[in-house]
Amino acid sequence: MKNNKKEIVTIVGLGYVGLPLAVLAAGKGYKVFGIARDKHNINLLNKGINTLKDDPSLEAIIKKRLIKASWSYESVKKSDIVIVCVPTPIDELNNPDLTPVMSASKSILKNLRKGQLIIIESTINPGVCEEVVQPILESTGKKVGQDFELAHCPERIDPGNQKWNVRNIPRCVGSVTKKGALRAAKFYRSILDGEVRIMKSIKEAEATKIIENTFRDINIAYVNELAKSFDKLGIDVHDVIQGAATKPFAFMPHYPSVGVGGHCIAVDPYYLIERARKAGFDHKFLKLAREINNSMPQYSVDKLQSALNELGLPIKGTRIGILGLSYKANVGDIRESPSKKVIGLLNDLKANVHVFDPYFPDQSTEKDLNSFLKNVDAIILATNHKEFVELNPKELKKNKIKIVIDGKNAWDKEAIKNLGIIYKGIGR
Ligand code: SAJ
Repeated sequence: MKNNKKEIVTIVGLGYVGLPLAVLAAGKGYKVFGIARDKHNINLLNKGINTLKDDPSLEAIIKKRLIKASWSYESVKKSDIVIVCVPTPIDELNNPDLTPVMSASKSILKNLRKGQLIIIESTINPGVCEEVVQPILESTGKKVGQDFELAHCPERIDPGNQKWNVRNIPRCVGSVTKKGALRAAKFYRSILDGEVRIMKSIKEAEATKIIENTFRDINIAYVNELAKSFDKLGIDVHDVIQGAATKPFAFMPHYPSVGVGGHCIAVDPYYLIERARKAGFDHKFLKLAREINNSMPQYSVDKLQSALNELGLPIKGTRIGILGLSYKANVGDIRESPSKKVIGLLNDLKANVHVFDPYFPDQSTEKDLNSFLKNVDAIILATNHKEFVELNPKELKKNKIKIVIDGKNAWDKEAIKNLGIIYKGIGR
């Protein structure tokens, strides 16, 4: 609050992180500007149209046009708080790519004025704020803690999660200065219902999100390795994990699958691995987990090939269907999706590949599930969209499907096998 007037906030990046945050701040009375690159989305937002179809809760505020979207950084000049919510991807060699964060920082610098609070929400490894962002913002002589404050509050959005959302998810915030941390915490506490924890320093805030997601990656790698072992031992790993999950303490179930996709879990470990390497530490365990998870698309294709062998069918020319392109159920997001890796492997084997994902009609070879089933002999279930999970196994029989590789262990193994269809799950 600035002399009883709500502060002005600019949010850089209006994707699945920035837009919900902008809506939340606007709903709490802040004057909110948004910066995006996609001019089509900018126009839609300024017309009051929600550009995040997966999140209808944003409609009301957006319809009131309380968020002014632009491609320009002009609004930074008049803002008290600037929050960066841009992607932090990896390149094709799995190296961190901080280009979006650096470019946003350089554009903010051009409009930086005394007294502003700059917050980075993008997921970054420890050190990025002080070693990358701060030098850019100080490059014209301004000093952090004196002319501006720099804080980090890692985003924790879970796309598609109906229970936990930007309003109620607890947050951690850290800053280069105590004053910056208090000011950032005050802002988040004014818009969130969840707890806002002030971290010891900005590095601990950066490390928090990274370990949340590496925790998830190593646990998924653990069950993926179990799946490979239990396939040899003839044990249903899915059943065993569900059995272990009946233990009400000290066990957190994760499930094997065709692979780990998305712009969080499949990416974030590389940020820590690389930064620690530069500091002289080799994260053998995190790297092994990444290797195991990255091996799952090939593992699924190997299962397909062994099933085809059982029928004396060649992969070349057999109609193979990939059901699902999204990296996870019921969202339309293809980033780092295992499906893409499976399709690449099948294309290398000259398979006749068919694809269907209702979220990606333009990348599907068939317009709907029924026509997909008519045109394939074998299926790899790669995404457990509700529509696919609910498919009646009899439909597979009716369409003469010969093989099912259940990449999400989502279908009824016994029912499919009883229909005379070869069923291979991941660890079951
Ligand atoms: N996956 C498995 N087995 C599992 C869980 C996931 O193979 O047991 C795969 C999924 O199929 C997907 C990938 O891993 O391909 C990532 O799945 P995810 O459920 O972690 O989905 P994300 O990437 O949307 O993760 C988000 C993250 N949120 C943020 O980074 C802010 C993550 O921190 C959350 O833990 C996760 O949601 C969640 O808990 O759902």
